[in-house]
Amino acid sequence: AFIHKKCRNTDIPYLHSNVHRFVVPEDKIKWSTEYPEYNPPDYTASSAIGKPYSDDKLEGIKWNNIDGKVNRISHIVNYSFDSKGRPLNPMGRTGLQGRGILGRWGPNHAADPLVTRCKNGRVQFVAIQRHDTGEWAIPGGMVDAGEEISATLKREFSEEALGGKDLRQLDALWKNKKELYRGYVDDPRNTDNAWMETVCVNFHDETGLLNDVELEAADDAKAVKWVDITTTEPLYASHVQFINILRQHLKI
Ligand code: RP5
Ligand code: MG
Ligand code: MG
Repeated sequence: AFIHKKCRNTDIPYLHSNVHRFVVPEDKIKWSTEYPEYNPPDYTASSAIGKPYSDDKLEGIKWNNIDGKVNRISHIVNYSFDSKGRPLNPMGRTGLQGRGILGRWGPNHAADPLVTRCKNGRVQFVAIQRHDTGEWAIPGGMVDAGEEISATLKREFSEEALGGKDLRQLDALWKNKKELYRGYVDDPRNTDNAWMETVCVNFHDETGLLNDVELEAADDAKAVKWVDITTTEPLYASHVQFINILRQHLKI
């Protein structure tokens, strides 16, 4: 599947900045294709420096490894490096160097809980509206240093869709899981040197546990709602692809 488009968007400036990406035509995406004119701006936002989760220097990082508590292994490839020793986006050029607003050089790992139920004969999922771009999305967020992905999935769902509540009555939900996707995300924040990867896991509510739970947007989310999985509405990053993988499994 072709998933390297939103991170090449030149219609709008890079998120929270006035920096524009260098144009990368489709036939110039691959690093192996010569593109002598390629001269992307080098941008790392000041908001992405000096944070507990930010890589403020390149020295000493154990690339392609578990580096202390930080997983620097890509789900898809052993990544290589540019002339400054910075990881190269395995999907190719994005028109921007640096980290942008991402914290880590190389892969920035996330986890996305795709929570579904059947209602009136239709399969629905919990969608949140993101504060940053205003787009609707599957809930999800960064895997904290040392955190198990299974914990990130629950934590992010609770933070973004349950108003931070950790509901014991949902324990059964977390057991009914199916991994749908593990890999690169076509995220608008990606750069030539830093990119999003995720694990998207479907949790299906077989017994109506969520029918009595009030969804409440919080944290990264400004709104939350149930959406039919046959929706044709656009979603953030590659999230439509994750919905499509689920639809293929369910044959709907
Ligand atoms: C996307 O960004 C992932 O699929 C995940 O949904 C999200 C994680 O970033 P934050 O929501 O923490 O900004 O690439
Ligand atoms: Mg979050
Ligand atoms: Mg989030």
